[in-house]
Amino acid sequence: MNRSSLVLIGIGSNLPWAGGSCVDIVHAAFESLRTFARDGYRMSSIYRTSPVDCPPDSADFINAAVAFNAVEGLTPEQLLREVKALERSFGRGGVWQRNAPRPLDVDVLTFGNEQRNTAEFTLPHARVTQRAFVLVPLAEIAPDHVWPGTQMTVSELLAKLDTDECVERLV
Ligand code: PH2
Ligand code: MG
Ligand code: MG
Repeated sequence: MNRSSLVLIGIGSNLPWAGGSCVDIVHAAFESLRTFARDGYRMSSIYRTSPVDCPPDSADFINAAVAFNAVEGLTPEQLLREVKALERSFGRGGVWQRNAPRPLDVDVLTFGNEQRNTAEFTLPHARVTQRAFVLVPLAEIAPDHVWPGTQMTVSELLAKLDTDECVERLV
C-alpha cells in the first residue's frame, strides 16, 4: 500500500433520516466513500458509542471508519468538499449547534502526510488521539498506522487511552 495517499475517515450518525436507521446511513456512506479510493478500501465494523461532548440527552452514536488509498490527483480540499456534500445529501445542515444530532458526520482524519490548519480544515483531525469512538474502529483497519505528530501507532494510542466512553461492536 502506498502510505503517501492513505486516507483515514471517521463516520458518525446519531439521527435517523428519511426512513433510514443510523446503521443504514453508515452503510450508504461506506459505498459512497469507496468512489474516492484507488485501491486498498477497508471498512471497520459498526459500533454503538456513547455521545462525547454533546448536548444533554443526545442519542447514542453509530460510528465506523474507512481507510483507502486516494484516487490519483485527489486533493484533501476536494475530498473535504465531497464529504460535506455527502453529509448534506443525508439532510445535514440547518441551524448550527455544537455537536448537535446529525444523520451523517464524515471526518477526514488524515490524508497521507498532509497538514492543514485553517478554520475550515484541520489535518490531521484534532482530538482523534483522545477518542475511543474514533480509535476503536481505526484500530481494526489501520492498527499499525503511526499517528502524525506522535510516535505512536493507532493501536498504541488506543491501548493507553484512559476513557469511560462506551464502545460496543454491533456488526
Ligand atoms: N462526534 C462528535 C462529538 N461526539 N460522540 C460519539 N460517540 N461519536 C461521534 O461521532 C461524535 C461524538 C463530533 O463530531
Ligand atoms: Mg465529528
Ligand atoms: Mg465533522
